[in-house]
Amino acid sequence: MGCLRIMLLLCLTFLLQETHLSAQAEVLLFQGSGPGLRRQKRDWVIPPIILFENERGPFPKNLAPVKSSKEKEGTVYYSITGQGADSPPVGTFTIERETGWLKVTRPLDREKIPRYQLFCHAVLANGQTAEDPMEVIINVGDQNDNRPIFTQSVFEGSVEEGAKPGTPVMQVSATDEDDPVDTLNGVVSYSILSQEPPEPVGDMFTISSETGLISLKKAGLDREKAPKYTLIVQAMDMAGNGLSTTAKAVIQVASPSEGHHTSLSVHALNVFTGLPATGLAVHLSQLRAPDQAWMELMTSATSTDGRMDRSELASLQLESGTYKLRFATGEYWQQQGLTSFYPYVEVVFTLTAAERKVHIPLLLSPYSYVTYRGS
Ligand SMILES: [Ca+2]
Ligand SMILES: [Ca+2]
Ligand SMILES: [Ca+2]
Repeated sequence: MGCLRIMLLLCLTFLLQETHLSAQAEVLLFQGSGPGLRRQKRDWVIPPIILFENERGPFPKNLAPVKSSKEKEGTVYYSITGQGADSPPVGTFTIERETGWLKVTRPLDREKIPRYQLFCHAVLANGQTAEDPMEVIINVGDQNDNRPIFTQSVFEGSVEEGAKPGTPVMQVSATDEDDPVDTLNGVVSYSILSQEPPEPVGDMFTISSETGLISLKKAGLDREKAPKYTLIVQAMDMAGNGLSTTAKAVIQVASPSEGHHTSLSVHALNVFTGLPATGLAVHLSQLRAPDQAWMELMTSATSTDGRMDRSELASLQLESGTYKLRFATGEYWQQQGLTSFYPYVEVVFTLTAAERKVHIPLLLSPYSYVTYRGS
């Protein structure tokens, strides 16, 4: 008998669609804990009730009757607790004390609360608990009731004149509060609606429908003819078949960057031997605002030809400013078996934007050194 009832309960499904709520409502039976019935709480789970948001009234609307088998033994009173029942939004779900009818009293909003966890309780007329609480989950089904919203009304970007097709230019982004996982209601698709000016062609740019990344599509940017483009971009949900919204993407055409970097080379020569000074430790630092402190950029040692590593120097992309080379001359001469008057030599120099190439030689003996600006 008990087993049969459990079998029947396992077969119940509670997919309640808006049109047949009352007509097809299944009875939500307490598991029961009568004599001889082995508890199988873990195995017996009521499937979640799916209730769509924005349902029209009239309210209250019946969802399902909750029943206890103890009704056979006398009057049973029902109540519910949980968010939406006895805690805010209080009274969204109610239960008829005597009949056990579970009801919803107002339209739901999935974007505010997507899921309710309710507990149904049954007590006997004498106040004694008739059943263990029964968990009922209400999952709120999504409707496409939010259009995408761009995170900005105007997006700004720039692209260098002479950039190649395919160059990423800028990113636009829109959000949609609806469900993007189980529905397409929150899946946003991007497109370009218009380009002003339409020069030299009307589709200079392209946008990734999925990510909103705008890239250059065609060659031929010309700052003199079109220094700026204004695109109207669109975000549409339902993956491009739903509600839409637009924003502007303003793209400045910038002059090609001129690369204000100075190429620095450093060469140390041992005038004692007339050979390159190899293995001479060198530190390169830059004087940094605002506290005028030296910041170390690079530490290395001269190679077998007496030079600092050129590619490493180039990677620093030195801009105009004040720099310092510190050569560890004391250690160097010690390694040669000699002592030096200079424990180290510091060469402080200034790079200006006008300088493309600067060469700094250091001619070294234990008792003298010479440096000058080479090129
Ligand atoms: Ca909503
Ligand atoms: Ca929605
Ligand atoms: Ca939407």
